Amino acid sequence: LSIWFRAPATKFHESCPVGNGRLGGMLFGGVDREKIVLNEQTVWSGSVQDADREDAWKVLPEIRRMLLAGNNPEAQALLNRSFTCKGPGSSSGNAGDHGPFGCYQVLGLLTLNFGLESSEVRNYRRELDLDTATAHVSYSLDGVNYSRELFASAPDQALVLQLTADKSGQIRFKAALSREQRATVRPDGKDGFVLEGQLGNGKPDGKGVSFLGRLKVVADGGTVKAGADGVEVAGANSAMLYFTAGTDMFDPAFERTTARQLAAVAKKPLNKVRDAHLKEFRSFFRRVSIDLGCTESAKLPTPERLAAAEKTSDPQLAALYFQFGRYLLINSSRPDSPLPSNLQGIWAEETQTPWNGDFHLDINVQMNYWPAEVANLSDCHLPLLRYINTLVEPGRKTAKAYYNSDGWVAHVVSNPWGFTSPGEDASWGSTTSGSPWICEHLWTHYLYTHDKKFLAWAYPILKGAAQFGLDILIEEPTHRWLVTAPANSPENAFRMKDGRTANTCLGPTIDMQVYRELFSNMIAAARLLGRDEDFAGKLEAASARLAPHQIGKHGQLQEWLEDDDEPEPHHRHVSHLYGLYPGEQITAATPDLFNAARVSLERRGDGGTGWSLAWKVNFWARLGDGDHAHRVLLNLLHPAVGSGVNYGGSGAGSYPNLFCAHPPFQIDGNFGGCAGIAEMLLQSHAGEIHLLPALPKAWATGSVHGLRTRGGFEVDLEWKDGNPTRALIRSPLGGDCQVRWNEKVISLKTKRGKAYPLTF
Ligand code: FUC
Repeated sequence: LSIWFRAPATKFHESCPVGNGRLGGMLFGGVDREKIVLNEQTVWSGSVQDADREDAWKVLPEIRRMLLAGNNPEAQALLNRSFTCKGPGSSSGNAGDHGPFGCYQVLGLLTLNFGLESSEVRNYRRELDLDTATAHVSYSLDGVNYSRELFASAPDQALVLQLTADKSGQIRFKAALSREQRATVRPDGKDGFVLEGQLGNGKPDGKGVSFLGRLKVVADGGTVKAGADGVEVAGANSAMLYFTAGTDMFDPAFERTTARQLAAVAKKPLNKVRDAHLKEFRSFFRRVSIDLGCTESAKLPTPERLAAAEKTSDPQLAALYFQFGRYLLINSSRPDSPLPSNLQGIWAEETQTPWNGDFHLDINVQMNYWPAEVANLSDCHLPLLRYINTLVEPGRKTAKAYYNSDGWVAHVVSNPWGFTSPGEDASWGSTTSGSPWICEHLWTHYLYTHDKKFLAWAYPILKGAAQFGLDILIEEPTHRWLVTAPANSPENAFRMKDGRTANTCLGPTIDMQVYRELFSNMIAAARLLGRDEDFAGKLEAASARLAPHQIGKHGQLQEWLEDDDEPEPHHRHVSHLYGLYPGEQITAATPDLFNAARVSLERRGDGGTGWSLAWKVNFWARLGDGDHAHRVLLNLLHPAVGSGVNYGGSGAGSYPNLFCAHPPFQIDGNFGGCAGIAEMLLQSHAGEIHLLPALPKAWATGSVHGLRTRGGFEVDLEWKDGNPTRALIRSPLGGDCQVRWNEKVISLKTKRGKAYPLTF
């Protein structure tokens, strides 16, 4: 289980990512010069922004009147004049150093200069080993074998780098920290170095988040000397570099905290630090194992392997991709991470990350957490679930300002500063399905854990989102259905009967799906907790009147209330199939809709941006078409070219280090792809545990151990020639379940803590 290379990385997308849920490092593995890109999850510029237009609600009746009269472009123009955020919003995704929205930024660089005269390097190998969460480099030079190892320890809250050589006295380098903006460096004592600074906040005082990184070098033999431009080591047998970092976003004492962490880790014997790291990391990683067969291509370095997979079947690469997704989730979202995993997880190299490296609520941040439950990382879901709660208070203010509504709403872009206002342009920024959509994560976490205490905590969040839902619904005149107004089908446009195009609409399919789902989850939660009977009754009544799914002229599932076509038929967003995945309103039990969803998907095609491909893998898995899911997965594994922003899907796929290319690098596709692979092997949404629901021919024989299902069951599964040979259902919580394989259904009444073998 490794991603490996025969050469140092020349680009970020070739480097090896390590992380502990807060600190991230990308190892390049150079021979003359090592470069490690450093990240800390709370290195965010910006600040709380007053972006709600307090009087916006006054134009709401006019917007709705225009929409009901079919004047969508006029309504959209009015939204753009009076119903977007106040001020710069997200600064078009470029808030970097100046915008109040802020931007997730790289912390800095750790560089090691080895001061070599060029000589011949042999046996170079650089590797990210997933099972140890360690990046290794080894090579020989002038008869000496060198090796380097980097890991990010969660127990010790530090990055740890070790340099060794098989001959004594051979280790010499100068290590330094740097950052291109807003930072100073200084030596710290005899063997340390500090990088510190303060980011912009988008306000005149410019005083945003303060950050600090601390380096300490310990050598065995030789000399260590800290100076103004770094820490110099000469003549050592081996050397250790420890790095800690923090910000004042959540820890006002970050200077002391980081000093304490650094002193503690550097004092501890390395084997103890390493053992604690392995034990903690593996307590997550080893919950699931997967085997899709061995392939010859595993012998190839990963970039060559990606290229070879275009021609030769390499199921093991899919297994690696699956486990890499779990690896990235564990390492960007530990249970106690301060923030959820962002558009790049915690691995950014820029001070202006694409789209501010933010939390996008119209697919991206949700997709980051799709594998969390099924891939047995339920506790890694928590940073997202806590984050949703932070949107409630600002979201109440936004709901009042724009919709004069109860409850809370968040639109498309969000950040650690509680941004819930609409974005700058109505074509993408006025979607309101983000907040009900993200609430799906709260309910799903409950379904997988049956944790009533958690549900009681989440209940007010769900309730507030549902209250907003009741207020944003209006009656449309033709059928007297309830529809959201104003609304968008995320980022997509439609062509009206008169030939004009617009984004702003009434009741797009996704809104109906997310509210149908949220209302029904809320009703269930209210019953489980014995609360709010009247309110549940209101939700039930509203739910029955939501615009239903409609099948359009092509046999497709309609994306909008009217049967309009889209000017961009291959648009990357496929929002109207939310009800197919991650939702569960469209299943084999609704054959007409199932078929219509298939037609919609065929019309969208098998291409798209990285995350769009990942979504399609999940869709095809839910449609039970394993070979089609596999075909799209191969597109996701296609070697990516270029890193500039492309919305059309060209250049999408996987970079040499398996990071997903939107392009540019966006981590959601890694997570969506991981979830999709799980979804091909096991599903549990339609009231039963479905074994091998979408097994492609290419994975005829294999096994997976430790996937989880709704109801909290854990499943081990082995299959041969496409048929299951053995399954084991573990029942940590007890309860009944039905297990399906093709037409065969087995009912189980389980006892808490017992395991149930099934044979076929
Ligand atoms: C949404 C998508 C884009 C991109 C951005 C971060 O706006 O439509 O493709 O992924 O989020």
